[in-house]
Amino acid sequence: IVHATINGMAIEAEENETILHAARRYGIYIPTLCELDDIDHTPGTCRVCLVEFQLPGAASPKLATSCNTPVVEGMTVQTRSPRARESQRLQVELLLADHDQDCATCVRHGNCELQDVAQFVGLRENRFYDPKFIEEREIDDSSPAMIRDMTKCIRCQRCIAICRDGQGVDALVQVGIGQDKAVGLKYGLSQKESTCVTCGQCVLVCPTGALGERDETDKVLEMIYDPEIVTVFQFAPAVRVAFGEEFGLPPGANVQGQIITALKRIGADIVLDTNFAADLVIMEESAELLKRLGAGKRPTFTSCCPAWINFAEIHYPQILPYLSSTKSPMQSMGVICKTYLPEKMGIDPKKIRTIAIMPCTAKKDEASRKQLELEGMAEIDVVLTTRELARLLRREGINLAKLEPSGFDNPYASEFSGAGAIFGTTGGVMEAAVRTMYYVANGTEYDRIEFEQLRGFEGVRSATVDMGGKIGVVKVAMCHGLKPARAIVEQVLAGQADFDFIEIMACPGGCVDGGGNLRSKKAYMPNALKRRATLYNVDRAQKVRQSHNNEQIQALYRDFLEKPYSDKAHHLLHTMYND
Ligand code: HC1
Ligand code: SF4
Repeated sequence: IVHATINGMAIEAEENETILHAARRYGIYIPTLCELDDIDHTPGTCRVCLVEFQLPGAASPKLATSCNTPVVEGMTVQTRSPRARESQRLQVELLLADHDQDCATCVRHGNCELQDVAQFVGLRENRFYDPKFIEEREIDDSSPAMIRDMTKCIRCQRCIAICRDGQGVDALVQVGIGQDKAVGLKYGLSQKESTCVTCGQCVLVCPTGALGERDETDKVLEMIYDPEIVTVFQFAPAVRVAFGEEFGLPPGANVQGQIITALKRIGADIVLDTNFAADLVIMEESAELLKRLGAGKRPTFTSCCPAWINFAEIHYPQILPYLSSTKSPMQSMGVICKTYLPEKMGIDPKKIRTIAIMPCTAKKDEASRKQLELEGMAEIDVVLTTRELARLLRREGINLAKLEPSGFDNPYASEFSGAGAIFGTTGGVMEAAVRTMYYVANGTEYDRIEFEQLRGFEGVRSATVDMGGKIGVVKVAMCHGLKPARAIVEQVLAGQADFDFIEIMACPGGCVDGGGNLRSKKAYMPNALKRRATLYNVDRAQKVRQSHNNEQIQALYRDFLEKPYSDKAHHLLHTMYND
């Protein structure tokens, strides 16, 4: 333990603890932009955290960056002295000298760490800005999912760190020198050509608008205001528990009903639930899995997470034969909206536009896949991330927190079981599948509904489930985050993994912390567990908790698909991958 003072307050710090870290523990704010404690990232590149310090016996105080200077016995630190303030302000002014100045048009406007810090240091003029400084910077819009705008990069390197150390993808590198320094994709490739899987985790840690989703809110408004078009919205399991925060509601609040009201208010014709399609996917995936097990093919990987599919295609094409062919719930719902629904409702499918609200950037990529078209029509016309939905509601003057909840009113594709609801968290797809596989294999319900052994939060978890009868014990694994996914794929390829079924979600936590979700400032995944707890509560509160007992799903098979894995179901609800 070492003793020091910060702004006159006596403090105790651990050996080698930085000034920034100790100050934070005592509630003393020091502005920073590059540092992110949640991912243990202190590159010391932004230099905004300058403070004055003086050691015992030293003649005069000195300046230091507090993120990488340890507290020393007897040190006195001033974070708010005139020299510290002036130095912090100068650093922010220098960062803004080569930063695009058009904040009003930025996707991050109003929720930007750079704006916050500029306010904190009292920046009122920007003496050094010159548009020439950013003329040569790259704006990469090659990906259907994400935009990388280097005119807004402050070189904090958080994106490089999360992609390399968090996700193990390692697609990003620092490029350029001096003033041209920025972040690029490895080997000078564009985002589309690169090894990036569009998981969007880098967007969640970017302090500015340098990384973001492709904004498609205008496209949706055009569809809504076209009298010829019938808009069919769906929203993902995780969206309802992650969205309220944007409007000041507590983390994990379930705003399903308010989202339905909001979508109706902006002019949605029909609002459906992706949870319904999650139940449908369980029916198809369970049938497929039992067939594969019967044929001795193991393991099978889940296929609902599009960043995982991208990862498998780009990084491990040898693993593709092990992926389930079942389309994701989002795409399956798209198919239902352009086949069964128009048949039932008497609408011309060509007039339908399907809009999916997802906590995910990679879903935009998925929707643009050629093999996910139905006779020339896209199954999903537009994907909006949760962030874009917030933007859209603001543009329409809607405050979600003030809305009364309402219910889905479509009789064909909006009911869901508890199993469909838990898709949004790591382990949820596996648990939902187990509930149904048992029934399909044995013709009776499992005597348990909740499977604690599938529910932890470690990167890779494994468990065994006794399915009884013909199947016996099934060995499963659940994995969230791409770094653990890489490890398990390598084990499988090396013949060292003994699993029947493996669930993979590319984002740590699963969709509740998807890369299309709302951005937190100076925090990474702060509300994961609260969002997750609400999903389990939604499951517990549902009268029907197994996908096969969802009456709308039963009607869909009776009236249209015949049975799980029938020729028709296979044609409509299964896909192929790009090797
Ligand atoms: Fe997900 Fe899925 S759970 S992929 O994580 O299978 O995005 O929430 O919608 O499609 O249902 C995301 C979430 C989502 C699909 C489902
Ligand atoms: Fe890396 Fe994911 Fe960002 Fe692509 S989207 S650069 S894979 S963190």
